[in-house]
Amino acid sequence: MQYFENYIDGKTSATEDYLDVYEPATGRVYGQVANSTASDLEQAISAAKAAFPTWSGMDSDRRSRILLRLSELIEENLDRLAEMESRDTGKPLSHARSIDIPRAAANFRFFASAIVSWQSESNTTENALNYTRRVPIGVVGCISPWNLPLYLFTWKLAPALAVGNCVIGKPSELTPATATLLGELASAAGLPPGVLNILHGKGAHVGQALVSHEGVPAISFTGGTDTGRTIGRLAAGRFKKVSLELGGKNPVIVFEDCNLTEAVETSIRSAFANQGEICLCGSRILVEDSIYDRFKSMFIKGVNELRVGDPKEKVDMGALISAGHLEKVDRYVQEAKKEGAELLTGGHRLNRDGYFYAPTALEGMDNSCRIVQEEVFGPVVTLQPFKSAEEAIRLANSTPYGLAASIWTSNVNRAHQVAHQVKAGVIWINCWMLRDLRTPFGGMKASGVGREGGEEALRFFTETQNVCVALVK
Ligand code: TXE
Repeated sequence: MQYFENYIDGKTSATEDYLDVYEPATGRVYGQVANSTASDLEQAISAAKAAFPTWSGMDSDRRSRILLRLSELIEENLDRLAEMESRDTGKPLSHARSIDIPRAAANFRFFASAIVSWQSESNTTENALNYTRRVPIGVVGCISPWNLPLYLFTWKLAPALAVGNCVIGKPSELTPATATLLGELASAAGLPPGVLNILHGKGAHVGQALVSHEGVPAISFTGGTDTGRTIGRLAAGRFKKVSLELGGKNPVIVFEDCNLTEAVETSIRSAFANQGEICLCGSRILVEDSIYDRFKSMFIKGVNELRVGDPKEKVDMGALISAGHLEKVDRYVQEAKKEGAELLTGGHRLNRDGYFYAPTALEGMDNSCRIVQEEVFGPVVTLQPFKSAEEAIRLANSTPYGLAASIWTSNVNRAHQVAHQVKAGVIWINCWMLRDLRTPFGGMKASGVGREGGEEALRFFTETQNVCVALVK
């Protein structure tokens, strides 16, 4: 049995109560994670407050070096971290090794480099000089989900720490393993005690207490839309800065003149990568009716070739995160069938231990069906035909979400025209998931509030102060 403890004031810290941690690929309990109490939170916040003057006052070059060292340590521990991540989430080991862990290292490397070249603004007129300072906020809270555990946790920690904040990080209680090792690596990298504190436990308890705490003036959250709504409400009443990265129901719009082979291959990847448990997954495929049947048969052939199974083996998809999530995904599919959707492939769990679900595609449902409107967050995709660009845009914009969209066409004008009319924060043209860490990332409508990435993240994690000096003639 493995124990995943809190990391407070640079040390491992035991607590009173523990939760079971399941291995999704077997369905068995393999560890216990700290279920933090109010007193753990108070300790972490005191440690962070005490560390803040030194960390925020440190030359940014020194802060940068420590974070660069942490990035190197993540790379040096790539195999170990990838195995932990795969065991904890059920995702293929190859995915954790090639995507999750390298990206966690890249997050620290990127923001460690960004901070040393970040410039402040100044404006002069004939009679005044204005300069704008961006100062660290203090103790900030970073709450992350289970689908890309270390990848998303570090996507928040790296900018928060780089600008000089101290952090209380709250990873998902379902996937505590790599965050626990990160604490150890942070100490080894020379991060002073108290600068980063990692508290495990239930969202509704320690997570909510963190959001409500007067000593934490900013919260960065990635997770479900309902949780985001609760956090937004709690934070607003306390005038906190808040960044919410929430769900998606992302359209993939495929026009007749696209490169069909690439569109099909990438749509399969975008629907089923990480078992469909990525907020950016393309879960609604809209296809121009003249190529609908061709697209469908190529797509289904490709989906049926996907290998699903033991995450340690050479597979394309592993297990879903939990028994509850597996049931939720299946419920959506069974309900869609009752509402008239036709199953093209999949639609059932695999006959083995663990939380495995067959990659699933449906067609023929009404656009108002829950399977089209709500985030399933699993290996389930719907196919819908459209007749014109106007209809594609209307369908694309017809859900409460607005995170991402992909457009497939060889007509450059149309690509831009459609992109500009789709209400989503991230648009990919003839690609998916090509990420540049400098670009703004985040959603419109129910997909969230605020943007992460590059300068947007540095701005979020700082307070702005303008100083105006009169220029005497
Ligand atoms: O996420 P939660 P859950 C979606 C997906 C999934 C659904 C629920 O559809 O089925 O959300 O997943 C912490 N105050 N996404 O329940 O609850 C929690 O401990 C403060 C989309 O696992 O949003 C965890 O650390 N914190 C998504 C984090 O919030 C709270 C990724 C996320 O958990 C809290 C994950 C509270 N009241 C799920 N309640 C995406 N779009 O990337 C929970 N938490």
